[in-house]
Parts: sequence; C-alpha cells; structure tokens
Amino acid sequence: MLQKIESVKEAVINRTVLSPAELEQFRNEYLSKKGILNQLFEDFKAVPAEEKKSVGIALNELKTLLHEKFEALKLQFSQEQELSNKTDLTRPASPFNWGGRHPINVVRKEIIDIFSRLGYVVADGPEIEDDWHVFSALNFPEEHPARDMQDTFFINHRPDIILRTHTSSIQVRVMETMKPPIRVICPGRVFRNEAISARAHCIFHQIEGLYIDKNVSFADLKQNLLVFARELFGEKTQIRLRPSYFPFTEPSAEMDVSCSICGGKGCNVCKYTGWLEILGCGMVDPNVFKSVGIDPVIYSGFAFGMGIERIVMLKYQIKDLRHFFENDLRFLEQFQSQF
Ligand code: 2NM
Repeated sequence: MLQKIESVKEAVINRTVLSPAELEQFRNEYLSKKGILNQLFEDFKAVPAEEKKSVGIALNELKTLLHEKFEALKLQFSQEQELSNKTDLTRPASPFNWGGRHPINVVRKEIIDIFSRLGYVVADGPEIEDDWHVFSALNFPEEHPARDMQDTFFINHRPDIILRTHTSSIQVRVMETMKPPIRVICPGRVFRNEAISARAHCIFHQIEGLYIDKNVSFADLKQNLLVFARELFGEKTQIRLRPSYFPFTEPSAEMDVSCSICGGKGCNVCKYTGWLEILGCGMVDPNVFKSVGIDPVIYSGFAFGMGIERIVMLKYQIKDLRHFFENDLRFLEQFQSQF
C-alpha cells in the first residue's frame, strides 16, 4: 500500500497540466468521487492495524499534495483568462458618449454659415461694454428708456461699465476700426435686466449683421434677408417687411417669414396669422455713421438683428425659454444627432 501511494505521488508531481480542460481531466482522475484518492481511502480500510499510522500519514500527504496542485493550477488558469480578456484586440470597444451640440449652437452655426456664403465675416467683441458702444454711438438719446436701470445691468453701480444689451456694440467697434466695404456678422450673448419667464431671460443670444458700401439700398437689404430666410427655413419661404422703429436705423422694419409649420395657412405656432416675426432691420442711420467716422454722403448700409433663442423655439417647437439654460439632459439629449 505504501509503495502504491508513493508511485501515485510521483505520478502527480510529474503530471503536466496545460489547459483548463486538462485540469478538469486531472480532477476527474484523482479527486472525483470515483477518483484515485477516494479509491485509496477505500483500500485504507483493509490495512492492518499496525500499518495504519504510517500508511495514514502517507495518504494524507498525498491528499494535501493533490489539493494544493489543483488549487494552484486553477488560480493560474483564471489569471491567464483575465489577462487575455484585457488584451483581446478583437473585443468591441466600450461605448463612447460623443455628446452633442446645444441647439442654440446648432442654429447659430447654421445662420453664420448662410451669411458666410453671402460674403460676411464673423466679428467678436467684449460682453462688458461702455455707454458709448452700446448706446451713444448708436443714436440712443440721453433719456432713452433702454438705458434705464430696469433694462441694463450696471457693473458696481458705475454708469459707464455695463453688460451689452445687444451685439450692435460689436458693430460700432468694427465701424470705428475698419474702412468700408464692410460685411460682418456678430454673434454673442447679451444681457437685459428682465424677470425670467417662459418668454424672457436676462441672458440670451443674438446675431446681428452689417453691410456697408457705396450705393447700398433697401432693395439689397431685402434680397439678402430673403436669401437668408429661404436657406434657413426652406426655399418656399416668403418674407414680409413691416415698418418699425429703432434708434440706429432709418427706415426700420420688422421681418416676418411665412410659417414653416403650416406653410402660411395658419396654425397655433403662428397664432393663425400665417407669419412668424424673426428679425429687425433697417438702413443704418446717418447719425451712427457720423459717430464712428464714416461719411454718410459717400456710404450707405443696412443692418439687422435677431434673437437666436426665438428662432430655435420656432424651428424645434420649444415652448419655454428656460429649457435652454437649465442643462437638463432629458432636453439636451434630444439634440445629440446635431452637429
Ligand atoms: C437690429 C435691428 C435693426 C443694428 C444696427 C446696427 C448698427 F451698428 F449698424 F447700427 N447694428 N445692428 C440693428 C438694426 C439691429 O436688431 C433688432
């Protein structure tokens, strides 16, 4: 019996196991119910009493050896498995969230792209401005209500350091530094001291355009804006201009586009008028040209301005302005496909 145990021990020590399948075979052979180890324990019952001690010790040593070898191999194979999972170059990559653009950004880019094709270049300027660039140079009279505390944010209560209320201040800076011909498009954030509601916010986004050259007429204004409207809302879009008033333009107008939802037949988006108001425009007032040192006898020009939020709301039928600023993923994720 002792000799048999010794030979099994030797066989176990010399046994090579190269794969999980071979390990299973090894376990079956030695450690299963009908395996060699159990068989030896069966035989042990018949060993004479005086040999029991020495055979018992040898048998237990064999049992320990078998279990240790099995556990060591099992650990080795599971580590190898884990490692090969990590270096499997054919495994699909983990999903990557690309995010998406904010709808304000999507529409701003669309508008800039349209005017770029018409030869306009983008101009930028500061959000913190002075009275001259926001009001005085733009022909706002001293007592104009827009200058009031209720509309304009003043910084540290100083009357001459304000947040711009429109991006026209950029255009004043452009006119002060560039010589005509000028064709610029000015996107940016603007700030007005208003109570926040579904229709108003103290921060919003504007795009304004300015076109100055010799012999620029109201017909040029109309054609530029017609091309713009058809590029943005579709080629069947109609426009109409209604007389209006702005301090910096004369004459001034408000532009409507035919409702892109109902095609002008009337629906609840256009309040059954068939028209949607999208921008203000006009011929630059000669007083503005004088403020910035451009001769109004030689040059003329037109300007226009629009709020981006309003156009996004019309395009995507968004009913509440506050969605734009709350960064709620349930809102933003609806625009993930937009670049
Ligand atoms: C508007 C409407 C009409 C405008 C005018 C100027 C400038 F600087 F040339 F005088 N910039 N933007 C303008 C004209 C803006 O927004 C509703």
